Amino acid sequence: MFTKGIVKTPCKAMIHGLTTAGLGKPDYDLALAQHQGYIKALERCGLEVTVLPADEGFPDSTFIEDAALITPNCAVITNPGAVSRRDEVAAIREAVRQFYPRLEQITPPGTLDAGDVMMVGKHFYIGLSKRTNPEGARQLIAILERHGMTGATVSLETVLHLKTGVTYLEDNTLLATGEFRAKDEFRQFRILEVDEDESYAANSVWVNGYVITPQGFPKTLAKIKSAGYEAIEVDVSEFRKLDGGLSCLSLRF
Ligand code: CIR
Repeated sequence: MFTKGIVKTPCKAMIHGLTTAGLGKPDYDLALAQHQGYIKALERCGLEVTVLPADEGFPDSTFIEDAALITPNCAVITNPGAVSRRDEVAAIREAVRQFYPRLEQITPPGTLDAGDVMMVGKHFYIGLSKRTNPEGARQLIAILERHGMTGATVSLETVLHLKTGVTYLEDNTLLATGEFRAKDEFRQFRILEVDEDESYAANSVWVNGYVITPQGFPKTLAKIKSAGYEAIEVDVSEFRKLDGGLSCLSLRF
């Protein structure tokens, strides 16, 4: 069970955030309203949500998930792979420290975005991506092992982050699209397949038996419901324009 969440209010500069989506610039006021809807969804799942203030110095800082990994046994501040995002971690360190006084840290030359890290109980899958390098993954695995957990790397071909394409929904179940539907590493899981034309919905989040999923992907929504989850749809169209999914918008622990 998760009891807490941390989110970070989008800043006006988000319209200049990193993107490959080709969907145009986000509408800031709409993004703020959507962010409120996202917070409400987390609260409906039973989380007490800490809302950090916007930070105009970092256009992508609302994608707070990339800056820290919170596990059952420890919290790790990352070293984000995109240079423009590196110093986002200072504010996140202060926020996470309120809950975990002793923090672990990924250090150069290691880089790691926690959007590349998928928690399955006490084992963590780490995507090797343009943002997460082998040294960052090596450091994270060493940290996890010191805290009684394990980690292993997964190669990525087409997606930005591991969790762009695959989400763990607990109960031995994955929501997966594209290259993740048939990976050897994931053969032991029940896989709910997300069709290519709904691939954005592969980034959903499990919170306490609920699955929060992006609005507008009816086939995936139906699969989540028929697998027995209570689904909550939220509109995150303005974050999608910056390659951001649902999981990127919060830390949950
Ligand atoms: C970036 O490119 O870093 C942001 N525009 C989007 C980050 C999305 N985060 C995630 O998938 N974990």
